[in-house]
Amino acid sequence: NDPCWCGSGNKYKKCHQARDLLSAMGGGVARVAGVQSKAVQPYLISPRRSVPASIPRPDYALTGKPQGPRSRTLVKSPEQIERMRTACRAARQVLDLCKAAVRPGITTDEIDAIAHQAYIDLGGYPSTLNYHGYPKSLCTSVNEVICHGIPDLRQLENGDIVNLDVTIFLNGMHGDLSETVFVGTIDAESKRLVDVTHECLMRGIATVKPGSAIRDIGRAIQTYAEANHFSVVRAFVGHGIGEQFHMDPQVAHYYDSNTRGECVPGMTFTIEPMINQGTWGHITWDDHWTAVTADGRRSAQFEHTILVTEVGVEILTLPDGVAQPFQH
Ligand code: EYL
Ligand code: CO
Ligand code: CO
Repeated sequence: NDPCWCGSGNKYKKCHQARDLLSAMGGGVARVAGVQSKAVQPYLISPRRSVPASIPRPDYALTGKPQGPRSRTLVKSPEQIERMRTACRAARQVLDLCKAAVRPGITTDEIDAIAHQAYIDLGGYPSTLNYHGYPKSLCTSVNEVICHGIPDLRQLENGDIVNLDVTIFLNGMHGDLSETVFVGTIDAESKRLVDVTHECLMRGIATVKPGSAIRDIGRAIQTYAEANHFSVVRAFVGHGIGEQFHMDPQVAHYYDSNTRGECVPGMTFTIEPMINQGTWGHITWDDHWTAVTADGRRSAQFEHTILVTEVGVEILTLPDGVAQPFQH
């Protein structure tokens, strides 16, 4: 019943106790209620990969600090939209190459190497590389890692789930998407988590049309997640995207009645719900990036970059040849 060491003001039992137990077991099989697999631990991280000087870079590539304005006008011109389409199609190609490599035994660092080369082959820069100092070319979030997992020398294991989050800077625009994929054979509750999370993303996207409220996206996601007895992560949001990796608007994945703003044709933003089996709270590893669930249970995420059109919504990060699902 003591207050937690983390300073949250909550009781230790309700806060970090489960995580501490998992860590103390050194990755041994957890017996904590509801946690079915070994805790993911920090592993070695390989040296930074370089990008040829011929590839155009975003403003933060050298310093780590984005310079451009977060807001200005949120509505993009036809010329900007065409460049968004190109960047988003390229991001999809990189993700699909990474997905094809997923199997038990591959390290997330090997996936980073595949992504890194794919961006360069397309003439693009890996948007995450040195963004606020982030060290790698994609995020790989395994099991209870919610987001921003750093590719490292841990081998993926049969039964893991892993989110691959790819962002490319190409033609002056960022394109951002992610998917959670299975490693080998998966347990039924993890499969249900991943399926529900994908459906949450699609239901969020389905609300988008000219004049729709931004807050309706989170309402649709939260309603479906909670109907399936999962929780919605609150700390990380979807975001406007274009010349900047992160711009206004912020897109909460839960219902926040205070959120203002509506969808206007020409806006481009991401929706990227993170859905948890247990509680929605997170803690961040000492690396300052990796966000894991507070209770050690699993988390899944899917992300698309979308465009508000005159008649509804266009998903810019669908694979080639897949029909747009929502034309209002
Ligand atoms: C880098 C920077 C703290 C990403 C997204 C990579 C992570 C933690 C500081 C959002 C924010 C991806 O939109 C994103 N993913 O879809 N930071 C991000 N980082 C990073
Ligand atoms: Co992303
Ligand atoms: Co994003």
